[in-house]
Amino acid sequence: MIDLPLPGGPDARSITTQFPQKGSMILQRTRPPLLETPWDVFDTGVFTPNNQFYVRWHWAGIPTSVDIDTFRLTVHGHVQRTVSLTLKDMLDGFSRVELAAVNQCSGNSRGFFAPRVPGAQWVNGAMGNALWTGVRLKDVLDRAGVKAGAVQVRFSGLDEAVVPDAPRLMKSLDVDHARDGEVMIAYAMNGEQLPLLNGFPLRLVVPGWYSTYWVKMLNDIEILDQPDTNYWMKTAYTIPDTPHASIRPGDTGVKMVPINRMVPRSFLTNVSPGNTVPVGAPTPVRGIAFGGDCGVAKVDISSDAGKSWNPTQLGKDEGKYGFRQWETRITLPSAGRYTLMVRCTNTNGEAQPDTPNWNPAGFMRNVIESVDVIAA
Ligand SMILES: Nc1nc2c(c(=O)[nH]1)N[C@H]1C(S)=C(S)[C@@H](COP(=O)(O)O)O[C@H]1N2
Ligand SMILES: [Mo]
Repeated sequence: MIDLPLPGGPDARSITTQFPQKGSMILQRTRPPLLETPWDVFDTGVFTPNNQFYVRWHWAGIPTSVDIDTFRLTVHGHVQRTVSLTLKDMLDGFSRVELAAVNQCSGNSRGFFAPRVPGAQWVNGAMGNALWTGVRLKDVLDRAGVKAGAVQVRFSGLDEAVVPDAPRLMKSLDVDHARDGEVMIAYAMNGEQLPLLNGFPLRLVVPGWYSTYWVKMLNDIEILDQPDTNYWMKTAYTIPDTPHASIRPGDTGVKMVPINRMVPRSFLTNVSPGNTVPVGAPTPVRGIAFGGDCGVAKVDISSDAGKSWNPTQLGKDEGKYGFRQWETRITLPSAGRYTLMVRCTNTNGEAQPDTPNWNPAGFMRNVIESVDVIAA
């Protein structure tokens, strides 16, 4: 077990090493598997190792193996010709692209919502950054020939619900987004095949958008000539159409829209709550940040609970959609308790807010993080 206190509990979680191709993970749920990345992993670099990359599935009918010879990705619907692609076609038949991008669950950090909301009680580890290798979705769509009048492109994978009437997971993007040349179908992650639990053999990568759209074990692409109204677009994964997707608990009659682009976040990775920091001496502090759907412009740090802010130095830019490391030194002048805070401003000029948002699904948390330390 590890300590993981949340407002209102629980206080601890199990660590598991029992899942295929996965190392030590925080066990949120067994079936379907919901595995969270332990926090110390984020201090080791900007790329999250595959064997500790978080895992989230909705239905428990997940194939335990995929036959690479019979696997096909089908593109059909409002197209000139239906195409059925083998894995060899995917590897050899299109130009290869590579992109670093953060995969973050819409509900990452949900456990901190107050009042509490139902759903997986993630702390901050339902996110990860990887170098994704694959092909442009646009190139695959062009092979089928999208017909005029196409509106959305719908994606689904090999996983199945365990009860007959449950809606299979299907997510859609607007046709222009799908064809923007950045959305990709990945067959590798950090230079290796995708782990089964992260979507082997193919997954969608939608840079800058929450990973509910990043359909795993992708085997079906359907071009629609009408907006998708399936459960996973119309009901699940919708947010209030308000600033920061925020409402007051109990508000009703709010217009809801499908969740979409991510917002900036930043974290300390080498200092944890309650740590002791030497008084009067420069102490190195570091962490990670990401801009959301654009790059990181700056990360500022405060050691007086947000009264004053100082810039930090940003590490190497591995691409605007990925994690960016930041570092600096802080000197805490006298003994006592200090609240450290970090704030990312993205290249669109959007900064993290100083008050938390709230919505009933626990989505899109990005309030400025604070960590209390003791100078002694
Ligand atoms: N086929 C399939 N793809 C899926 C899902 C799913 O249940 N089935 N869940 C989505 C959600 S909500 C998340 S948060 C991410 C998690 O990706 P990961 O398990 O690789 O971290 O997968 C997305 N893609
Ligand atoms: Mo998610």
